[in-house]
Amino acid sequence: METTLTLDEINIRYGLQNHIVIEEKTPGFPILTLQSPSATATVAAHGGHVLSYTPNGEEPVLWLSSLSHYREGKAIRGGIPVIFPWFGPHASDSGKPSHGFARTRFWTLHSTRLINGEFPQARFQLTDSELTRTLWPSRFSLELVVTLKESLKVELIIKNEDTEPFTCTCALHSYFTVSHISNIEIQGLEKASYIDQLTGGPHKVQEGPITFDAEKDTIYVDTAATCKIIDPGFKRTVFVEKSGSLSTVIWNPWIDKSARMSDFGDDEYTGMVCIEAANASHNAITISPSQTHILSTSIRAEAI
Ligand code: TA6
Repeated sequence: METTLTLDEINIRYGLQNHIVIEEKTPGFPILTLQSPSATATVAAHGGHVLSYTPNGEEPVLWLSSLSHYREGKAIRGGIPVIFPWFGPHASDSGKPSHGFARTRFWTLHSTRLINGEFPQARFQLTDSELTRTLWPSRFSLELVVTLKESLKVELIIKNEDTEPFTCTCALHSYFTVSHISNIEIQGLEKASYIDQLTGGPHKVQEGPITFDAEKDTIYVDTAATCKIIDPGFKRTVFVEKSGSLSTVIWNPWIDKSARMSDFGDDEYTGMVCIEAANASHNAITISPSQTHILSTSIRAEAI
């Protein structure tokens, strides 16, 4: 999307009547609204960042903080941040941004289209630059493909544009709205091996469904399982499928960590949980020159 285009010109080129419209949250901060017959989604060009996904007549499935920032260089708090080329703190340089740099810069809107005359799809792109190469030397291109049908599908296509293989960790760091964190459980990771990020130490094994009564920051490894959020308060199950991912990160900051985040309301932890399709820890991926890796997550809600 050429930054020289006016908003009207952008909508002429990329808008799709009744299915995709582009507006500005603030000047120069474009947001796409995608509309299918059964749901609405919004995506910011900044970060290639899915902000919302709401089935018609339902509570929003994705969560956004009321205190999120919407400015270049700052990650939006909520939705689906794109984590690349490293997950978490940089392995050796604490001066580098946590969770890499893909989520804190503007992506280019590459194209939009309608599938079967009713399902909108938008493609965003990000490529290496002088600045990214100061943080991470490899040449790459990323494409984020957002497809809205009854479910929301988000694909991160990572291509090695360099002459040498590179290794990265990555995630689609999805935040979900829940009726109350103490009243839900997450199924699907039973018997999976995990790393407790809060305590470190040896891997443990998940016994039974995941419930919450304190901060949780856990990387489940070597698993491609679908997760389900069982939410009696919203009378629904949210399904979180994934592919191209062998790690699933589960996170709720609880009270103390919420209070330490300026873009996160002190009591907002009660209404959210993260289930992140990732390749983290020893599930890091190595991509050869000219090869691609696709990390994707598909999300839908069903009444219970
Ligand atoms: O995915 C869990 C996590 O790595 C937590 O440790 C927490 O830091 C969260 O990501 C959010 O990180 P951020 O850099 O967005 O504040």
